[in-house]
Amino acid sequence: MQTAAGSTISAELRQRLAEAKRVLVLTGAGVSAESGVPTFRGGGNSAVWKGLPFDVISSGAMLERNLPAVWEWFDYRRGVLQALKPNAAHETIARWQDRFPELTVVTQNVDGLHQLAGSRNVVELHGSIWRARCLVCRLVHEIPREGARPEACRDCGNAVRPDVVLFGEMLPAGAFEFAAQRAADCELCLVIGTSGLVYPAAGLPEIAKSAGAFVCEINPEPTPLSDLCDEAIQGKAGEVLPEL
Ligand code: BV8
Ligand code: ZN
Repeated sequence: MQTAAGSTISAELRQRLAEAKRVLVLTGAGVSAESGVPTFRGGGNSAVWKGLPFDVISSGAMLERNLPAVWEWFDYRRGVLQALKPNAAHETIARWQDRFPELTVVTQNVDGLHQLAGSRNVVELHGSIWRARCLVCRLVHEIPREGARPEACRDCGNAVRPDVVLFGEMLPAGAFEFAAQRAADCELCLVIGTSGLVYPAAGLPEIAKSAGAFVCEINPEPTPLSDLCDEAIQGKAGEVLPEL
């Protein structure tokens, strides 16, 4: 069946959507693109900040060397995000939590737009731009959307860092293991708006596939994950998801 946007949704996917009880959704920057959030690799070249590729400025090594520079990068991105709202893709995924008995939303995004759209229990594999963490006592501090971030830890006074997972750093304890268990257990896995280049997140669709799930990708462009998918819908998430 053709969607308004002209991409096709197979009868098999329709049937899987009708029958599935355990559904895993994995999202990347593409799900936030229609909200105005710049993607990292959209358009082929990777994002650059002050001449540094994002996986350099967003690395554990950079944090060790120059915490203020890392904060400047994340302060800039929080500034961009402040005015942005969830789009139809986030809103549709939020509604799905009442549609599927067991929906697991796993995101690589640190923008918090799934939660703003009403999604509960989102697994933030790479942390959140709206939190800071003490470098010493690891106390987590919420950063208000309108307000300023903490300059130092309110408990021990030591320096704080963005509570995101930087390149070369381990994911939050248990987060990937939980997502991997849900991937191995799901009947339907929807891979939405990710280039599938960053690991271990990009390994989740493979876990779902090898456990027998029907895997469907929604992305205007093919990715390294497209071949393992049972269905690859080439379209924008904000246009395709409301049609599913
Ligand atoms: C780790 C937070 C243990 C910070 C991020 C195995 C093989 C190779 C390398 C590795 C490996 N294992 C580990 C590594 C190293 C590394 C890695 O994967 N490197 C890559 C670059 C090769 N992984 C790590 O370092 C991870 N840690 O493994 O720890 C360890 C430690 C040391 C050594 C070994 C093991 C930590 C990775 C997490 C890093 N932090 N984010 C920040 O935000 O700044 S990653 C960040 O980049 C995002 O969170 C996301 O994961 C990734 C960007 O990817 P996408 O979200 O997919 O976005 P992208 O722009 O690339 O693509 C957008 C897509 O959307 C495109 O396909 C486009 O077509 C599509 N699109 C556009 N518009 C739309 C759309 N789709 C739908 N609708 C639209 N409208
Ligand atoms: Zn502290």
